[in-house]
Order: sequence, then structure tokens, then C-alpha cells
Amino acid sequence: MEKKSRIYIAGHLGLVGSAIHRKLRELGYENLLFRSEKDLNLMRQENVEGFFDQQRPEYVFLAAAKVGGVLANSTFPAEFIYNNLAIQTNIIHSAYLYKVKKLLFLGSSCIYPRECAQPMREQYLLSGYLEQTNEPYAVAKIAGIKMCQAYNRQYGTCFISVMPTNLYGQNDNFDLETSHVLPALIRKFCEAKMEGRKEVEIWGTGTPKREFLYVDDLADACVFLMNNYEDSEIVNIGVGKDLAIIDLARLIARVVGFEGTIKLDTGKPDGTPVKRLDVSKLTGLGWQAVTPVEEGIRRTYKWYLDNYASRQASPGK
Ligand code: GFB
Repeated sequence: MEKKSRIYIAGHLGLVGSAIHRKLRELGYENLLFRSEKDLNLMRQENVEGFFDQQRPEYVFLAAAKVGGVLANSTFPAEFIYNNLAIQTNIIHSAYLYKVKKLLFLGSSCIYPRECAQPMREQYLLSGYLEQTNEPYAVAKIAGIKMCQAYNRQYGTCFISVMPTNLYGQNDNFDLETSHVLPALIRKFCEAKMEGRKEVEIWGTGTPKREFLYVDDLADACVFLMNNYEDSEIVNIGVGKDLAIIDLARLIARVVGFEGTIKLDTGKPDGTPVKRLDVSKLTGLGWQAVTPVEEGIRRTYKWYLDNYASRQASPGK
């Protein structure tokens, strides 16, 4: 990408898209294109093609998606498969029609089989059954990968696909029903501390293990790959280390300053037992994550206090 290239960030208000937007600005890219949902409905093919025809982006970061935690995925399976298939199909096909130079598609680590060998290497894709709680989402993401690869093969496009691990950071979703675990626990411990409660309930058995990548690191990796990677094969983006949910809960409780007890709600789903990416391909290309998880949690907690919690506290906002 040149500093003056026309770069479209689909999903620029979300966790990932907003981080890519910040990173590109910070690096001096000055010709950034973005549209809110109100101005461009990505579920409508005609609208998306019209936008590409008019704006002619040269590079596309496809970060628009319907995302959510383990409960949201199992409660709204139809929305997770339909919205994601529609959004990504419309954008990838428009990128082909309007001759985008390069597109980066964001997948997810849930594309790998539930019982996948750990750490999960790129070649384990489609080597076993998927986790049930998020199968519709995973199938949509796998379709996105295969679509990029098929277009590259048949039409000679340059569409790359990256698979991030569990992400967190500013602009995350802090809704307790639909969010991922890390923002949910920041909010739960923070509210319990403020209300003087002695106990916080977390979902599941606490034993599943997850890997957490700070979203600003992810954005840096995406820009790096956009500039340095051209292959159709997928690339994992992670930190290569994981921790048990109960240990994550203790760490967040410490950062927030909650001193009560942690209770397990085993009626809620655990999801995949373990999920850790093999990141040797990415490190071999010359990139690695820099933000330790405790530091990332501190920054996200601060953002939560400055933005989300204060918004909740002032009526009318
Ligand atoms: O982050 P999370 O919702 O998604 O849950 P997944 C991770 C683990 O944290 C599960 C536990 O074992 C949850 O049971 N957990 C404990 C909690 N307390 C909570 C809580 O208060 N809220 C939430 N949300 N979880 C998603 C997929 O899976 O990960 C998506 O459903 C996507 O498709 C995403 O791939 C990255 O890691 O299980």
C-alpha cells in the first residue's frame, strides 16, 4: 500500500475495524474510506456494488462481521451464518468486479476442528468436526476463506485470509449476554466492586483455555500482512500462549481490584475445550505480538471506565 492508496475498511466502528483504522492513520495512510451501517448496508449486494463502483478502493480490509461470544453464537445461529455469508460475499465479489488490488479477509480461530491438535496449525483446517456452539459462524468464515482462494485461482485476484485468535480491546462489546469472555468479566468485576458485592459468577467450568490477542496488535499484524503477504494460504494471528478461563478471571479481578469470590455457573456453555494457535508461520514472516495480556487488560479496563461505564452512569446517553 502507498500512503495515498484508497483503502476501504469495512466495519470501521467495530473492535477490529476501528483498530485497523487507528493503525493506518498512525502510519500516515491518508486516503481511508469507511461507511457506517446507516449509509451503506453491507447485506445488500446492489448497495455494495454501487459503493465500489463509485469509490473504487484499491485495498480492502474486510473486518465487517456479525460476532459474539459463546452464548450469542448458540442463541442466534441463523443470524451468524446469514449475516456473515451475505456481508463477505457482497464485498469479496465487488472487490473482484471493481479490480481491488488486494483484499484482507478476517476469519477466526473457530474455523479449526473442536478436537484439533494443539497448537493449531494452518493445515488443520477442515480436518475434523467443528465445535457445535459456533458451527454456523465457523462455516461462514470457512466459506469466506474458500471464496478468496477460488477467486484467486480462477480470476487471478490477490485476496488473503487471516485467522485471529480471541481478541479484546477498546470498542469491544461489553453487553453481558452477547459479548466475549474478557469484556464480560471486566464489566462484571467492575460493577461488583462498585456495588460492594462479594461474589461474581462466571460461565461454565472455568477449565476451557483460550488465547487472547490485544486488538491493536492484531491491527498491526493485518497492515504488516497486507504489505508483505500474497499467498492464498491462510495465516494465523495470535500470541501462541493460552490461559484457563478461571485464571483469566483471577487476573481481571486483580486488575480491577475485586477481592470477593468467583463462582462458576456450570449451566452455561464451555464451548471448545482448548484453542491455541500455532503462530510459527507469522513469526517466520517477521511479525510478533508485543502487548502482554495483563497490560492489554489494564488498557481495556481504562477504556471501559472512560467510555462505556461513564456512558452507563449518565442517563440519556
Ligand atoms: O469468549 P467466549 O464467549 O467465546 O467464551 P469462545 C470463552 C469461555 O469463557 C467459555 C467462558 O468457556 C465461556 O463459558 N466464560 C466465563 C464466559 N464467563 C463468561 C462470561 O461472562 N461471558 C462469556 N461470553 N464467556 C467464541 C465463538 O467462542 O469465540 C466465536 O463463539 C468466535 O465464534 C470467538 O470464534 C473468538 O472462545 O468460546
